[in-house]
Amino acid sequence: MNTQPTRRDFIALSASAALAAAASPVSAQTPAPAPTGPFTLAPLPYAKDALLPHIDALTMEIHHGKHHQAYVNGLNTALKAEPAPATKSLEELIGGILFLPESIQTPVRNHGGGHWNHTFFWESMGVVNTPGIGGEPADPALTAALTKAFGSIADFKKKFSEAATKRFGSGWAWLILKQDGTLAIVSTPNQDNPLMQGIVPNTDRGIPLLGLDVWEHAYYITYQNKRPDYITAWWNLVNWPTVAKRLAAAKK
Ligand code: MN3
Repeated sequence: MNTQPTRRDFIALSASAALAAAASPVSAQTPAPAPTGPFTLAPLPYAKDALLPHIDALTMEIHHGKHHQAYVNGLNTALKAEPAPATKSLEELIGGILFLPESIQTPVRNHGGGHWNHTFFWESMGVVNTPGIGGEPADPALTAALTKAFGSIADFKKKFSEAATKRFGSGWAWLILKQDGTLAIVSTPNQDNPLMQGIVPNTDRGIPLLGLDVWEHAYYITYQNKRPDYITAWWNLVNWPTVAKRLAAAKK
């Protein structure tokens, strides 16, 4: 007889634990933990040609439909092999990688990170020449926080662009809210992410507010080796209202 716990056993155990932990009497209707896998690829929040002329439609099609889809598939494959963490949200998974079974730590870091980062990246941008997209932020709290941390909006953009330009090889530049309440610009390699406890240095950890993908697949068709030109153009796509909402939510 197979004594390995099955996925159903795990869910039943989790539900029992949740019931045992509940302070109030429980009924038969108490829901089991929300299922979170397998993960799926959401459609882009705009048309694939909506970011022209700054990011071309073929780049968006491949980046979303092939690269991002591959991260989703890789994450689902890892969770199929090791079903225990399937009750965790994506943020819980990538935030606590070192608490996962060792056999899936690397795939969750790479593919789970890739899924989270790309979802965040698409939402960090918006249709050029529409309200709130590009230019400077209008939200007073965001403007004040950026000015306090970096001197001015222009200085923030300059420092963020430098971090994105200097990232050697593939990776990301981030604006984060740190645990001490200050804003910082950091950069991570590959699909690492400032939420990843024990993976990124503690000095680079925080809640992401804005992220820029500087893997070559993000810009090569239009910009080839000219990453700085891509970064300069990308500022025309930044979704400032979304960044402001993230800051407000992170401070709660
Ligand atoms: Mn990418």
